[in-house]
Amino acid sequence: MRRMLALTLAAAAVLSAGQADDPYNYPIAVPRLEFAPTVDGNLAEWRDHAFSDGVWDIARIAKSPWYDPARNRLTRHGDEPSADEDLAARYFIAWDDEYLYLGAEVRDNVNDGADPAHEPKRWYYKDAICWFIEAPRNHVAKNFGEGDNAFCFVIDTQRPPYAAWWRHGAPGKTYIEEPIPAKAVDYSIKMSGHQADFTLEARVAMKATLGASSPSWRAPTVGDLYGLEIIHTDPDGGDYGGHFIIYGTGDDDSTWGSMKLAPPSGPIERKSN
Ligand SMILES: [Ca+2]
Ligand SMILES: [Ca+2]
Ligand SMILES: [Ca+2]
Ligand SMILES: [Ca+2]
Repeated sequence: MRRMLALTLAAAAVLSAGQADDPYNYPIAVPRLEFAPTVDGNLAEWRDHAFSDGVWDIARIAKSPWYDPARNRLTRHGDEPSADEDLAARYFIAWDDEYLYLGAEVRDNVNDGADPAHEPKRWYYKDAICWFIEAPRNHVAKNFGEGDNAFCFVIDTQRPPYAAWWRHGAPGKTYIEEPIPAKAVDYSIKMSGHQADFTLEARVAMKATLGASSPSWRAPTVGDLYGLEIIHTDPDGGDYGGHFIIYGTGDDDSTWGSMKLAPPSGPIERKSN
């Protein structure tokens, strides 16, 4: 009896640690890449070897456990098409010894890089995709403190200096706002020609970013646990307010999903008929 109780308590302890790591019971296994992609705005060479969980649109987000209709929403400005044409995207993530690889294939109706009150840090007033990464994962709730990073790409093919942005914490500091160091980032945006559809392909050097944000960060190995949230802003000519929030609910990193660095993986097999 005592032994059974001990086992039950051990299981409960594991469960609560698991819940803290993964608030939605939605594990995200991000594969390691065994080859170096070419950053050219075409994801073909690595998209089937990356983490992706398919198309996200507002209908799918509305069924997700992190959905809050007051914050996670699209906005309408004049004559806009259906919600699934307003914004829908697949997101891709992978890693290797040096880099995080970030990609997106997006359907959007209006490209909006203009912000009447522009400041370099105001990616969230423009079309942008932002990967929020906590590295390493810990159980302390923080808002852009040590180990918290956001890599934000404004969808502007002119690629101004603010279009690859790094919001992050550091020991004793929060909300440091600066461009991703030029040496630590490479990215490409290709507009498809249909409305404002585009592909984004990026890589970010981890040591110069995650390593600067937290002294606990170590060179990546299979099994490392990070936190992840994706914010995809879509003002479409209006003010701030339209965006997808995926795997989290905002700046509090304890709401971010659980991302594990996983071994290489290939495409899901299509069986012969
Ligand atoms: Ca490529
Ligand atoms: Ca819209
Ligand atoms: Ca849109
Ligand atoms: Ca847009």
